[in-house]
Parts: sequence; structure tokens; C-alpha cells
Amino acid sequence: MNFTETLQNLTGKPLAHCTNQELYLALLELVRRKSADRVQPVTGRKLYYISAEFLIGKLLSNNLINLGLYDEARDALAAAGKCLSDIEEVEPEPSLGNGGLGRLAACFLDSLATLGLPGDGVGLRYHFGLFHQSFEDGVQNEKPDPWLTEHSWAEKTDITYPVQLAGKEYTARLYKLAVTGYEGRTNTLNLFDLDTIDESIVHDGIAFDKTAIDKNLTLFLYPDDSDEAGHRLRVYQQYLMVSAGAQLILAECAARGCKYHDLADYAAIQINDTHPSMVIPELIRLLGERGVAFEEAVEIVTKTCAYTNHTILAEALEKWPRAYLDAVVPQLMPIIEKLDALARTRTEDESLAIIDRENRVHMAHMDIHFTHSTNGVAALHTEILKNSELHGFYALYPEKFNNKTNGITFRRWLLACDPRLTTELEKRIGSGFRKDAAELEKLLAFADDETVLNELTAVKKANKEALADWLLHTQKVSVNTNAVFDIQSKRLHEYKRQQLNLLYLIHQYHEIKAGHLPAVPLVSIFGAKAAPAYTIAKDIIHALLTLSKVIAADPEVSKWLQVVCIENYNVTAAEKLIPACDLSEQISLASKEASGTGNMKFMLNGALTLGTMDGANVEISQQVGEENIYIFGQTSDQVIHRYAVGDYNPAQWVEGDANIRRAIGFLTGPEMMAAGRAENLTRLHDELIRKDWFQTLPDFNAYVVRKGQALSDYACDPLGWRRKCLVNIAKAGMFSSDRTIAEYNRDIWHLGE
Ligand code: 4GP
Repeated sequence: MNFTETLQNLTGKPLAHCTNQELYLALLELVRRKSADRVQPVTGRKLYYISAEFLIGKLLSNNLINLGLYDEARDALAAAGKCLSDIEEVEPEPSLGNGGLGRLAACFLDSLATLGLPGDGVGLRYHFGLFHQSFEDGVQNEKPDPWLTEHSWAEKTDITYPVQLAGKEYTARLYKLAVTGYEGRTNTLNLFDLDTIDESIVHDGIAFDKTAIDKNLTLFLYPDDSDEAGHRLRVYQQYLMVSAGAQLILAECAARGCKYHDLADYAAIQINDTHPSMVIPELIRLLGERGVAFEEAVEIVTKTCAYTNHTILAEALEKWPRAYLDAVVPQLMPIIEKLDALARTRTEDESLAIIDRENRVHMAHMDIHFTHSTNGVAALHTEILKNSELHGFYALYPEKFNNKTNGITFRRWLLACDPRLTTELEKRIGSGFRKDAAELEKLLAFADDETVLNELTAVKKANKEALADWLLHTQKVSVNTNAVFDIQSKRLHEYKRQQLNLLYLIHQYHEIKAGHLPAVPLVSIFGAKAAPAYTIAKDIIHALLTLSKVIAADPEVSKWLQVVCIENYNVTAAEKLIPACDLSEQISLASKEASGTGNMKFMLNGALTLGTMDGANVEISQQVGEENIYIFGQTSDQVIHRYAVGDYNPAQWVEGDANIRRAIGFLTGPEMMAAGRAENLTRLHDELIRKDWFQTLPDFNAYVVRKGQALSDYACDPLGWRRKCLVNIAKAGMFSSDRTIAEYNRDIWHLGE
């Protein structure tokens, strides 16, 4: 039976007569069947990657690509007058993650299955994911973002586990989502939910009764935690995930003959940041119920579990007040106390304790003491963990610390999102890079080939036009495709410094008004959601939206400069933005971005990085050479030193620098105040001159100069620019998540053995 007939059997009518919705459902069913054929038995160790987030994105095209069906599907549909990309539009995006950490988890699942390794995900089936963002009157508005439809990728099972929350029993139900690798095996993403969730309790945006646990528990990823009920809800969610997950792991291992004493021979558990840390005491508790003594259980769990740290921001390292845990998971507290006592026999350093003197439980500390591996996610990040943030732990357990530089799956971030570039690459270097990313280096042979460089320019131009179309249709903005497309897309956070970019744009506004015209017009695009309770982040969005309005209303400036803020930035939007980008903004304060993975996606798609020596930018710079990247700003050592000395005073920078003064002053000047809201603009202005915790001002001038250099290179030396892009693509191989996963497997998991 050919593809058209198979699909037609599923729809029950000629493809030409089907709606896109019907075709989507038929393709979903087809993918499901084909994925099921690729399920393989598990022998030896199997990985369980536990994570509060799996930012999987839409699944249809990726699954078709991985199953080798994409071209056939596209052609069969085209023959019936249908367009696969229109059908993709029907699929709602599961926004089950917030940013890098969640997207990394999704890339890892893809790579595990591609490499043929047994490795499943364990997480929660949030009904609304993060939230849907819109802009109204220059302000971020949050609404639920539903993705669960009657026919969804996650299939309901009849497997349930009891979970005790605050002394009451709830029933966690397992949903399974198939993850098929590229020419690889099919693994599973296990997502837990309660049958009693009631979506109708959500009102006024994303508000809901935070105490009705049976109705609200899995409504949202990261419920608003600006109050105690919100904090507690996170503990409830985390325990639901780890308790059901731990029961699943023990049940699966038992079914394969595990006697619990040998759990580490059957399972490797990766704790993705601190959200799943309670899996440690929970497993010890469950092993205890199965007759394993505490000391032995600790040993087994330590051998089975490993921990990844994704951030050095102190506020992101979870510390729960003991009272919350006493209330929500009283069954775990005696175990956590024993773990604390045991940890104290290993060190007298109070700062390494699990329960501190203020009765807070440090989840990361529990992870490091009671897992066998702690890894950072980029070389610099791991060094900072070892030498400063977690130095005491490193001195105690040097053998546990290791680095695993992040990576991205090239299936989604090249083959699926940039078919034009993929075709061009295949024409030049064959298709080996699809399986072996290192083969991209073959492209270097064409670094001086003008024909190839011009073709790459044509690919970029076509991608920019496609983005311009998408922006027009979805965001109602029209952009000049002859301009440089400069993109900063990532969570909105002060450490990522969208505010630095904002100040640059204000600076440019003044320069253009003063007749100092740039080398080329600039379209500056932002994609970013601010956490609902993060006031300053929302003020930064407001300032960007307001500036965008001010510039658009000024014909003198708008010829040269445009600011676009994408509504509801998500994986789908990223897939449109990344292939069209010329200049990738990776401008976090050095030492603060653990790795970044957007930086890798942009380079792979032929954008040049404008960035600080932070996270994986350092390794990107080493790969491509400093002449193929635009680095600026303080080094991480300088930043760490400035924090240590503690004498940073932004007001001095404002006073001492006319450009900084002009840019910051503009925030509360007449143009912005007339177009925006005084309260938000003033708060941001004051924050910058009084606090500026992420040291925006010391990097301002270096940023202006370096960006100017990049724009002038783009305008004055187009071939030179494209050669740099070519080198970036060619050197992106090391950032494939296949490489990262192979390293995790070699050093930590040893799967299948
Ligand atoms: C992110 C880090 O901010 C980012 O640098 C890193 O690339 C990513 O994890 C994956 O390791 N952290 C988060 C978070 O998304 O929520 O802490």
C-alpha cells in the first residue's frame, strides 16, 4: 500500500476531500502506529530523566522526519492539493516548559531515541502548560494555553499510583507519549495527571483557587508563586511527579527481575535541576516499604541517581521552608532529617547542610550529597560551580563533579525548521551530517567559494522573507527584509539583559535623530515571556513595546530602526525566527547564563553571535575562532570580582557617561511617557540607576561598539559576513545533543549495560 492509500484508509475518504483537521488526525494515528513498531525491549540499565518541564513543541513534523516519512507525506498531500505546513498549523503546541531547561529535556529525549538508548522521560501532564502571552495596551497579558484535545499525542493508560499529599490519598494516572528517534528506537515520555482536575476553575486570566488541590494540581506549569499557597502548590506538584515516577520506576524494574538491592543495575535516574529532588527521599521511603534498610537504601539511591544543575542564580536553587514539607509531605520529613544527619557526619561545614538553621531544606544540597554525579551544563558553568558557587561540595566530593556541555537536536533545529539550508548543505556535503553532526565541518572546504556563499545568502534571504510573511499574518507587523534581522529570544530575565538591548536601541534612536546613520537598517526582534509575578521583567517588556511605538511613529528613525516584540513566544515561533536571523543576541551578564542553547540553534542556522563570554558562548567562540563571533563586555572573573567587592554603584556610571545618561533618561522622558505608562517606566528607570544588579551599565559602551562593528561588517563586506556564517554552521557539530547524550551515557548512565 502506498502512502496515499494508507492515509486514505485512515481518513475514510479521498485526501482532497479532507479538512486539515482530518488529515492531522490521520497523520497522528499513522505516526503512532509506525512509532509503536520501533519499540524495543530493554536490557540492562534504563534511564529515567525526571523533569518538571519537557518543552516538546509541536510533534507532527518532527515525528515524520524521524520516521523517514516527511517527504512522502508532503508529496502525497501536495498531490491531493494539500499543504503539510498548513496541516502542522492545526496542531496545538504543548507548552510544557518555560525555557532552556525544558527544551533541553525534549532534545535529550530525541537524542536518546536516536542513539538507540533506552531512556524515558518522567514529568507532569500540565493542562495549560506555561501561559499564553498577549500584549494589550503595552502590557503582557496572561491567559491559559490549552493543548490537550480529544486526540492528543499523550495517550491515557490504565496505570495509576496512589500518592499521599498532606495526609490525603490522590490517584496519579499515567499518560504515555511516544518519542521516536531519527532512524532510531521508540522511547516514552511518561506524564502524570489527576483525573479530578477541573479546568473551569481558572478565571480572570490565569487565576484559580490555589487550595483546591484535587482540581488545580496539574493545571499550570509554575503556578504563580508570589504567595505561600503558590509555593506550596509547587511542592505538591513536585511530589506528585516524583512519587508516581518512583513507583513507576520500581514497578518497571521489578517486572524485569530487579530485586531492589540491585536497582542501580536496572535504572539510572537523572534529576533535572532541583524540581525533582524529592525523588531521593521518596525512593528511600519506597525501598524501606519493600524491606530495604535505610543505610542500604541510601547507597542504592546514590548509585542510581545523578543531578544536573542548570543555574547559579541563588534564587533558582530551591530551598523549601521545612513547614511546607511538614505539611505537604510529612512522610518524607523523617527521611530528610536522617539524610541531613548523615550529611553532617561527612562535613562540619554548616553551609553544606540539607536543613539549615533557619529550617529551610536545601534541595540541591540533598542532590549533591546523595547522588553520584553533579554536572554543570557548559565548561565555564561547571568551573564556576566547582570554584565558587558549590566550592564546599567540590572540596568534599571532587569525584562527583563533571561537565556536560548542552546540545540541541539537529532534527528539529535544522532539518525541520530550516529545510532550505538543509537542502543546500546536502547539495554540498551529502547527508551524513543528519546522523553525524561532525560532518558539517566538510562545509569548510567551501569557505572561499563565492557560489556557495551566495547560495547561503539566498537561503537566508528566503528565510527572512518567510519570517516577514509570518510576522505579517500572525503579529500584524511588516518588516523590511533588507534590514539586518537581530534577534533576542529567550525567557525575559534581568540576567539575560534584554534591558541592555533596550538601552542600545534608545541610543540608536538618538544617533539617527542626530544624523549619525547606521551602516544598514536594523530590525530588532524580541521573543520573551515574563514570569507573571516578575514585575521588573514586565516593565522591560512594557519599555520595549513603548519604544517600538515611539520609533514607528517617527518617520526619520523608522526608516533605519524597528523594534518588534513577538506575542506568545514559544517553540513554534522559535522555529520561524531562528532560520531568519542574522545577528543572535546572547548578552547575559558573564557568569550568569549556565549555558544557553538558543545560541547554538542560531549559529547552526547561520547567524552570527553578538555575545558576552558567558555559558556556552565561550565554547562557541573556541569552535569558530574570535574572528567569527562578536564578543564584548566584562569577563566572568571581572563580574564575580565586582560582586565580591560589592562596590558597584550604577549612579556613578550614569553620572560619568553622557550616552548612558541619555539612554536611561529617555525611559522617563516626554516621548516614552506620552506613549507608555509612567509607573512601569519610572520603576525600570529607578531600578537601573539605583540597583542594576546585573551590571548592565558597565557593559553598555562595549556593546554599542561591538554591535556597530557587526552591522558595518554586514553592510560593507557581505561575502566576509557570509563566510563567517558558513564557519559557524560548519563548527556547530559539537553542539548536537547526540554528542551531549553520548557523553552522559559514557560517564554517568552506562545504559543497556
Ligand atoms: C536554563 C539556563 O538558564 C540555560 O543557561 C541553560 O542552557 C538551560 O537551563 C539548559 O541547561 N535554566 C532554566 C531554568 O531554564 O529554569 O533554570
